[in-house]
Amino acid sequence: MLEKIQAPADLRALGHDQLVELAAEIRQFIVEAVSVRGGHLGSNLGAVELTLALHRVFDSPRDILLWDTGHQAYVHKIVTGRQAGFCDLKQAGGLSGYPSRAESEHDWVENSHASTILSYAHGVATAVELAKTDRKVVAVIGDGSMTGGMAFEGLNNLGHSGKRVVIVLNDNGRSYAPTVSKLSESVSRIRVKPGYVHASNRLENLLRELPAVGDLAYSSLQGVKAALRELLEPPAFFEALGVRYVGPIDGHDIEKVESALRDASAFDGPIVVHLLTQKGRGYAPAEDDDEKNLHDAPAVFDPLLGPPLGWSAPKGYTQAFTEALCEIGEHHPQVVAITAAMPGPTGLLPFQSRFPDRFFDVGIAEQHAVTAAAGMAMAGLRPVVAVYATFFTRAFDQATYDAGLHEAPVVFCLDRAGITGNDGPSHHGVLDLALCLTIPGMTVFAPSSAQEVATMLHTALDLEGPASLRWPKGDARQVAADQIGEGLHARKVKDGTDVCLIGVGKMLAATEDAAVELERQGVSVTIWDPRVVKPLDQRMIDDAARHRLVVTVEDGIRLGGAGSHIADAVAGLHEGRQGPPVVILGTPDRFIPHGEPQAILQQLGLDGPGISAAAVKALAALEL
Ligand SMILES: Cc1ncc(C[n+]2csc(CCOP(=O)(O)OP(=O)(O)O)c2C)c(N)n1
Repeated sequence: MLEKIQAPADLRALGHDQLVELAAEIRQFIVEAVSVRGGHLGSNLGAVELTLALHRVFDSPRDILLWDTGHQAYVHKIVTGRQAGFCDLKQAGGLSGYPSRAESEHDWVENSHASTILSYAHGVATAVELAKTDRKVVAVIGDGSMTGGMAFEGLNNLGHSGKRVVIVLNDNGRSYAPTVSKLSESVSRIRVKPGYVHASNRLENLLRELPAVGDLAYSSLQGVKAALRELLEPPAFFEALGVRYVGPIDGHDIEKVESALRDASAFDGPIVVHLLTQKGRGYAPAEDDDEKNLHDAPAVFDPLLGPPLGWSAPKGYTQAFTEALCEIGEHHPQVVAITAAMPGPTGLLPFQSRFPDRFFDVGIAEQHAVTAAAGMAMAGLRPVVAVYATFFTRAFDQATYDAGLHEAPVVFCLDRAGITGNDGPSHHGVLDLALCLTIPGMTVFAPSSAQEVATMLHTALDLEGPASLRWPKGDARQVAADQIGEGLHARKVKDGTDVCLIGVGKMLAATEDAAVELERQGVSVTIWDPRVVKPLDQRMIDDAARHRLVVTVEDGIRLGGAGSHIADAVAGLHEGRQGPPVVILGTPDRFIPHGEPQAILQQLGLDGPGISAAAVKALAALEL
């Protein structure tokens, strides 16, 4: 049946039994695709029925379907003519793991940072209203994404402005870990007691039948409504903001979902349709198994067995961080750890189980995480905020003015820095270095080995002000004790005379590859591992300045990044001398699509051959 579904209109011709059969086929299709290419398994399996219902009730692309985060849009892609692309899901040049405007006119938003969709919906609905068209605007948001501050801002403004938006709350009780929020807790009570749902339906019917005549009837109606609100907190929450609430509804019952969506589409204002769904639904290895369904599954697993146990355990730099933080935690009771809904991927789970009172998951709320950490630091704690480098950008203001301005000793541990790969433009961690460098007083570390993570974390926690450490996903280089630096010093890796290569963090390895090629061509090379990008070690700068050419290499944006900072120091004009030219290698001034990290780095000239070629070219230009 799936092959016959080439466009949303094909869904509208199906009867209920056929839809149920189609949902099962779609699940099998997703499991098979993800087992080969990797991807967000649980979230998509939980969104099958709601997506089918959405495409039957609304007429996309005329009506506008918007997906928060976008990791749950596989079914949407499948029914909008993109089945064939799933064989290349998340591969370079292949189907994106998120909505993509280049792929389809059914896709609008491709930023995969969470909690934005109600704001987009507000904007789109405003334009639709001004254009005086009757296009419907629908925003799908998960309970995890509802914990983000932007979602509350959007909801507040939607309620205030009365914009006509259908909000589908896809509530599976989980984010990357069980969702942390009071709203979610009250919903959980509803989940465990289905009686609540029936009671609410009965009460709603009763209310509808009450004759609304006279003051007495009106006030008793309000009384019953208040009782209903106490019974079900989510309605009270939404309705207090001016947003109508419908639900909760079984999000796997297509008929019920469809009927609720049809009613909601006729409502003239913002309305939440609250669907209870199950992450991993219909796939036994993933249902109710947090490890198997919460994360982005690995490529290559047996569809019958599901992803192997332990696949998501942190490795490389993340593992080094986990071990270092747990060890530090034993001796320093003031050290606390904060995550924004990602305890597993950032490596904090062992710290959480060892020191549950000193671990805080604040939900998908990076901004709050940072300011809360600043508050903790002001009051004597030593907070470590562990987030992905790409999500740190959201809290840049807080890191600058709440932590930075107050010289609060918060340590930011930025995982998945650099080119991360198959999650695409909004997941590459290429801005953090440039951003951190602009925060006055921030010390910026970039470890080049697993062993440096522990050393730097100790140093960072001894500082008086904020600090950041950033490391990439995956394997870390393991080094002997004599290759670990100390304090805020840079480390000289190799001494030469012609060209000085400075490799930031993981890129140190690529500069070493480049040095082999350059020396083969008769160029004598010095290599420095800066370790600390701010403040720079003057010894390294003075040494670099004696070469004919300096080449800096980083896996972050080259405009305003580590290289610019080093070049400024090497130029030395403020000290009254003129340093050698500096070639700055980093990521370009454009968004980088998804692909395999090493292949992307190679394309960008950020590997051994690319670096040596850039150095040779610059040397040739100097000789002219
Ligand atoms: C700002 C931001 N922080 C963290 C993430 C990482 N992340 C991706 S999906 C996800 C969980 C989302 O949960 P929910 O909205 O409930 O959707 P579900 O996967 O449960 O369907 C998280 C934390 C993100 N995308 N954006």
